Amino acid sequence: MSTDIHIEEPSTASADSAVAAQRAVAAFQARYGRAPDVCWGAPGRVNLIGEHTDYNDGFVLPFALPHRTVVAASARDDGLLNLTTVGSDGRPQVAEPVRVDELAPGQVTGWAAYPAGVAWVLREEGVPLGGADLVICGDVPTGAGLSSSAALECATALSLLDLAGRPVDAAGEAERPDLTLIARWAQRAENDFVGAPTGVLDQTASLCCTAAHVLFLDVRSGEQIQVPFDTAAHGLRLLVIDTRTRHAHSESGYGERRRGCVAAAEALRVGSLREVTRDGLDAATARLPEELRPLLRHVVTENARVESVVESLRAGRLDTIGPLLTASHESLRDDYRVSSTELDLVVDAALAAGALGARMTGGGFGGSAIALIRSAAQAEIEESIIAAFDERGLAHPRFFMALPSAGAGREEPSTD
Ligand code: GAF
Repeated sequence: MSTDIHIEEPSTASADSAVAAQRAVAAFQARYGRAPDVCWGAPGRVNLIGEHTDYNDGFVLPFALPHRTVVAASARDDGLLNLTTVGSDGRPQVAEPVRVDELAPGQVTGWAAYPAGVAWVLREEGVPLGGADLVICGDVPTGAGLSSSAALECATALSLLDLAGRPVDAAGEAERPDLTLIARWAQRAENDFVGAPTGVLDQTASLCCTAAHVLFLDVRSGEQIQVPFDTAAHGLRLLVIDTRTRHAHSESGYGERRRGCVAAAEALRVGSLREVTRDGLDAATARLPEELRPLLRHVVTENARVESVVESLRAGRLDTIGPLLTASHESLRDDYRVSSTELDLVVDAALAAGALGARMTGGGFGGSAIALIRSAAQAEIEESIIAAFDERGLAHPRFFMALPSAGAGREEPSTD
C-alpha cells in the first residue's frame, strides 16, 4: 500500500541494519541527550508471488529485504508520545506530541499515523503503555510497494512492547505476545487507525520471514512454512526494479478490488474466495455477474500458482518458476487490473532481454516489479529496461538485487 512516510530513500539501495540502528541511536542521542532504552528494527518485503490473495484468505510467499526501519525508544512517565523521523540527510521531522490515553482514529495523519496507530492498538489490547519518545530511521524505499509502512508499524510495536515489559525475545515470559498476533495488531493499526484496508501479508512478512527463505503463509489457517530460496546456488538473481511511480488512484483502486472480492464471495455464498477450488472455478464463474468474474479468476489461479512455486522450490527446481511469475503478472494486469504502464514496460523489457520470469510485486498501481534472471545477464537486462523507458521518455527506474534477509528483531547498533 502506498504511504507518505517521511523516511528518505538512500541514493543507492544498499542496506545495513547495524548502520541504520547506529543512525537511529545517534539521532535519539542528539534529540534527547541520552541513549535510548531499546532499539528494534523491521524490514520491508518483496512478495515473490501470491498477490491480492491475503484478504481472500489465500496463500502468499514473501521474503524480507535487507532494508529496515529502526525505532530507538525510551519510556516516559507523563503519558506523552513523541515521534521523530530522521531522513538520510540527518534532517529530523517532529510530529505534534499526542497523549497515549487520548489517541483515537483520525486524530493523527501522515507518517506519524502509523506509529501512533500501533500505540493505539496496544493500548486497546491492554498493554500497559505510559508515554514514549521514539526516533525512527530507515532505508526501506517508500512508496515503492516494498512495505515501508508495515516495517514502521512492526518496529514500533516491538519497541513499545519492550518498553512495556513484554519483549518478544524474553524466554519463558508467559505474557509474551507471539509474532503472528503482533502482525494482526499492526494490520489493525493500518486498517482502523490509518484507514488503509490492507491484508496481513506485509506485517507477517516483516515479522516472521527468515534469512535465505521465502515464507509460505496460508492466511486462513495461519500455517507458516519457511521454504529455502537460494538463487545464487542456481546461478540466478532476483532483481527488484522500482519504477518510482505511484498512481493517484492506488488507494481507491485497492479498496475497490477488495470490495469486489467480498461481493463475489457473498454472491457465491462462501466465506472468502479462497473456498473456490481450481476445479470449481468454471461453475463458480458462471454464477457471478460479468464484472466480478476476472477477480475470482485471478484469486483462484494465483493461489494455485503459489502452490506450484512452493512445490518447485521444495523440489530444488528454482530455475523453473519463471513462467509462473510471469503468469501472475498477466493475471494481475488483465484480470485484476492493478498493473501500470511502467510495470508492464519493465516486465516486457525484462522478458525480452532474457529474464526467466517477471512480475509486479505488492499492491500495484505503480511501485516495483521483480525479475528472476541469470546472474550473468543482469547488466544487459537493466540496460534493456532503461532503453525501453528512454524510448517512452519516462524517468529511469531504480534497480537492486534482493537477498532474502532476516525478519524483525532487536538491533545492535554498529560501534564503528
Ligand atoms: C499491499 C497490502 F498491504 C497487502 O496486504 C496485500 O494485499 C498486497 O498489497 C497485495 O498482495 O501490499
